[in-house]
Amino acid sequence: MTAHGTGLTPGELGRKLLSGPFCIAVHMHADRDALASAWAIQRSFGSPSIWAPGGLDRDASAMAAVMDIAAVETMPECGRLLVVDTQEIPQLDVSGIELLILDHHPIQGESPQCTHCIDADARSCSELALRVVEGAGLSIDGPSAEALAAGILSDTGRFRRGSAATFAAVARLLDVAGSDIEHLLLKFGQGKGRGEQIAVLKGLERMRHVEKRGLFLCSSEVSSYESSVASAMVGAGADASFVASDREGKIRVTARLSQRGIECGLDLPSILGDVARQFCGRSGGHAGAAVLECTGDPEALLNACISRCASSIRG
Ligand SMILES: [Mn+2]
Repeated sequence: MTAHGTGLTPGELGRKLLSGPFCIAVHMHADRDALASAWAIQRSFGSPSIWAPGGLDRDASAMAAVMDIAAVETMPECGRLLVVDTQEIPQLDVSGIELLILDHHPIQGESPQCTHCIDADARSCSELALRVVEGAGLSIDGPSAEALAAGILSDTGRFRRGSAATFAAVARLLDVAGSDIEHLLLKFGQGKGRGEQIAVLKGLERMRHVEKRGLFLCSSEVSSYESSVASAMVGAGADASFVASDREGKIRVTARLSQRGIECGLDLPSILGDVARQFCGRSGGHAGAAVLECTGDPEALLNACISRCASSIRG
């Protein structure tokens, strides 16, 4: 448990949330883990709305459609705001509002000056959301349990990054939902559509690799589905994969590490953080999965990522 300053445990946060109404905010282009966490807390506590600045990403949109989850893109009127799964608080303009934070991203720099529950050991925010609800003495219903289990599946890379706590949470959730993993995978459509298939195949065709002390560092460019391509590259043998896409001048680089890459001490937040500073962009994520956004030439960015990654490989 990482607790700084006014840090609370999930149970303490849950009990604090009982004291009055609050809205929930998720990060820009929210993913499944963020949306599931927000929705489960919304249902259990009766929170009026979920604010998703910039909308939901592709997977979260699909989940919202299947589960009939409503999220608004403009900030709702509220005196208290619970921000979930959102590493960069300054991306939200929330002056004059009581802020509460629930997150599993490691704190970068100073801990936030507000009430927060941040557990960087949790492999998903959905696991923390379950503990918040349980800690408040509330119950999770079947749909929330399914959504949280799907959030965990997605943030852990189908359990590859799961911990003992992950499996304990999933066991409770499947029990409540009366469901199993196979059913969840079918329900939340983990199969690739044609667009994703093409992006992955093209990404693999364009892939370049260098070898540094036995680790394979790979890069590629596609126009969409860069996280699927980055994961496919790791599946194909990359120890670090960097995939750039150009979105109307804004370049996004999605990066993934193999287990070996993580064990060898590679750390994507510090690699992408350095490149982000060099190119005046921003980055966020976890040791093994992270994203960088900035403007510039995609090839120059990929080269910078690969050379920064190579220089961090210990002899
Ligand atoms: Mn997350």
